[in-house]
Amino acid sequence: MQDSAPQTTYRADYRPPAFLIDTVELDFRLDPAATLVRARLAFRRNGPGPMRLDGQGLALLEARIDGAVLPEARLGLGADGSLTVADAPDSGMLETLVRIAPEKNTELSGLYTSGGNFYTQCEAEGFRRITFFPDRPDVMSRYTVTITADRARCPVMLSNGNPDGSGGNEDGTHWVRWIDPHPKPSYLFALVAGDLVDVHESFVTKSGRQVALNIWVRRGDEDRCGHAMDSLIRSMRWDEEVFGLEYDLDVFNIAAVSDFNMGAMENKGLNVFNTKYVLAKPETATDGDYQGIETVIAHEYFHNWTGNRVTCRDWFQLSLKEGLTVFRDQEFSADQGSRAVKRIRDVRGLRAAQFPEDAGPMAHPVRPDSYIEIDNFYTPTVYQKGAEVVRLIHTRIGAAAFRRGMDLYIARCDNRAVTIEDFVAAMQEASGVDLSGFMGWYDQAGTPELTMEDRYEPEARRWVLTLRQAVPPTPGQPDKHPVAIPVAMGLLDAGGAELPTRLAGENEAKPGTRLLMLEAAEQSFTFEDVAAPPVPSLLRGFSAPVKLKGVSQDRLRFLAVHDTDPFVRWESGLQYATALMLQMVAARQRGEAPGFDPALEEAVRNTLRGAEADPAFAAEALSLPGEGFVADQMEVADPAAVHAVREGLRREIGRRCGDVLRATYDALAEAGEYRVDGRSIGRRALRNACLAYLVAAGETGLAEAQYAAAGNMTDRLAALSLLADAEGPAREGPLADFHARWRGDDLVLDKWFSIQAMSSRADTPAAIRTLYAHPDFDLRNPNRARSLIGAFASGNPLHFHAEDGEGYRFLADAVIALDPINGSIAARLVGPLGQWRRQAPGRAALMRRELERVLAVPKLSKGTFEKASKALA
Ligand code: 0A1
Ligand code: ZN
Repeated sequence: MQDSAPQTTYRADYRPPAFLIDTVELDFRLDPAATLVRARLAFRRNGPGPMRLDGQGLALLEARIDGAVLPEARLGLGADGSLTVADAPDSGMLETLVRIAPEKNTELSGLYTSGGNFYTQCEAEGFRRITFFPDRPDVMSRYTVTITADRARCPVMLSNGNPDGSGGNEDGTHWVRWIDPHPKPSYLFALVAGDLVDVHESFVTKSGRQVALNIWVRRGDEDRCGHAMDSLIRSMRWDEEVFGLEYDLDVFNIAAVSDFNMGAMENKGLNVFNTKYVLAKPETATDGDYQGIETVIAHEYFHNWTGNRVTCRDWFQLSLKEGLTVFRDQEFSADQGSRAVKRIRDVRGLRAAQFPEDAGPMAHPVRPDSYIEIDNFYTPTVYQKGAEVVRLIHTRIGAAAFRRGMDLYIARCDNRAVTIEDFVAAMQEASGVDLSGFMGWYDQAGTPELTMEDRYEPEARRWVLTLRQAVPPTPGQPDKHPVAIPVAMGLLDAGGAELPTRLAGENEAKPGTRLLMLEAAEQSFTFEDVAAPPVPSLLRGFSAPVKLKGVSQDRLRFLAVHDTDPFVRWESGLQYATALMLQMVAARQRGEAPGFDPALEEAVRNTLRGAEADPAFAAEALSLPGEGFVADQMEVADPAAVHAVREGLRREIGRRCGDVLRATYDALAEAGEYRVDGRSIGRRALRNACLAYLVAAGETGLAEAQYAAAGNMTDRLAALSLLADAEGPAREGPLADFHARWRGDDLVLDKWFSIQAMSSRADTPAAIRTLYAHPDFDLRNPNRARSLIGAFASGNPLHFHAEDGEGYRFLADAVIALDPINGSIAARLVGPLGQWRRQAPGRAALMRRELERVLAVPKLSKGTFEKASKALA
């Protein structure tokens, strides 16, 4: 247990900082065991209160104001590591000298070493682990950074902004200076130093600025940076074209590091990336990896305006930068390939991660009201739901008004730390549309449920649609009010043709999709001149992140074939299959045979017939709802039954449709050069979807052959993941081969761990323990920890929820071992134990027991404490 319960921070308690810092001069003498950091802060009073500087684990060697040494009596060192200076003048120069030990920093927050090089991570509160500072985003300063280090150890030394001189010293060290002309909050500070090589390009902005682009990697990785560089250049061009936003420094540096807590970080002019989101070549990276790189490169680049130039007043406003930037990277990716397939994948991701979060113990609004550890709020809700809320506004006011709103937002808020109200106000002013109904999306947790009912009046030739909404209660928010829900919709006739629509009160019918605004708890919409009962297609493009209820199975089957909107076609198939699987699970629980719906065979054949037109879409349409998604629809989840039903369905589809699946598989065999473009990716996805059904029906040999012959990681891994569920040599041979081939490549070896962690074989619980003890397993490396522990707990519901509780025990053991090393990753991994309320009583009790065991650990990190205690509350 904690010695004392950690403090909660409340949004309502926000006060402006007592002091601002206009300029910062930082002087680093890098040494892994003892780095010296000298800081000169030009401070100025801004409001009432003492001069309090955040700090954590810093050894203070010296402190002066305006040159005069501060006596100890004026320095208060807090238990949390902070420093209070008594009787500070209203302005002046504060100078401190501190010592830190980067090589001992296993949390990977602040300044740390990885592979002998130095890297920083400051968001959200890591800067205080480097020097004393008011470490909050509403203190924006201009930084000058000088770095000195051993020349042989650190030939490359980088920081934010533009380079401003370098030189040698007689003692074998050298120095460089960087100046960032743009004011920024401390969380955007970065330093990278070490033995790195760069892949470089140049870019000319639309107004003619020459920008040097560099990607810094470890020697030997230079041949894997092409896709990242290409994605960066496309992102820079896209932001100019779509939002008129141009890069604002002479250099843009990206450094890749293999020990990193998250995906990447948007530090001004010096992005630091997890190697996973930079390095790729066809032999080592899957199509999914390529797409991940494109997305994350774009995301971090787009932060330069949405996050860096315009930043957040406080961490409660995190979605101001994250929701908006995810929206921007989604739009970028949609413009690079198939918009419909991108939307389908994003919605899949939202439902897999955000919907469960919104229904669980950590449910929080897009703009939270309180936190214990801010690191715990880099969540699917803040990111993905936040992006959906920006999309709601975009849908409501249209692309042109949205662009005007962005222009206004940036013009007004440039170089300022602002709030979500500032963003919404700009959108409202630019569009002239009252957006107050959208604020509930920011401040209420929980996924709204939308129900539909309709009635046709033949004499009046009128069709009436009634929509109702309800936002479920969530922790701390028992009562909710209605929000503004844009419902994009259309009507089809019995033959599947799109009907023009005229709402009561309108003069003319409109063709195609139209937008209904549901703003109250219940609203009816009357459509005139409707000749016969129509089939409504609702929530086209997933126009709002809600759960739509009340669409009949008959209509779903019809829409899955006929709707003009590809999203609704996919969605209807998914919902149809989900309802079917739920019935099958119920039958199984009653001890009955689950049966098989011939409509599924029909759907698979139909999809494969039209697959050539858009193979990526066909691959999406072919994949059955995931086990987690189906279990999420049940009052009490039954992971084993869901798994059995899904596997049974896959086998049955594989058997019944073997002829067409095999024909498609053969027809899509790789011909010619390997390419990573949308169409080629789609063809591989479809081919591997066919392979999965064929293997489910017993054709293991096909996967063995594909594994052996594969010329790229996508096909090799698709085959291996199927073989990981097989018996005997079909499994052991390829797994051993994969390990032998790739044991020197961390990113590929992560895949080897994940595949085994997600296997449905009966011996997986034991295998997990063996893998945990494997010489290649390393708890200190976040990617490796996630590849085994995270993949198992989140990607293997069957075994994680094993009746004997062994899966839960494994997770708790791992979290307890990891917490003192890296509390932030431990806190992330503990999450799945929080879903106990949705499990049967026996398993729920076992999950609770493990949460209690975690909570009983002395000196638990704040983050893990927050997750585990809220899960039990
Ligand atoms: N702002 C980054 C995400 C990020 C957040 C926290 C980190 O360390 C604890 C690192 C990165 C992004 O949105 O990409
Ligand atoms: Zn971000």
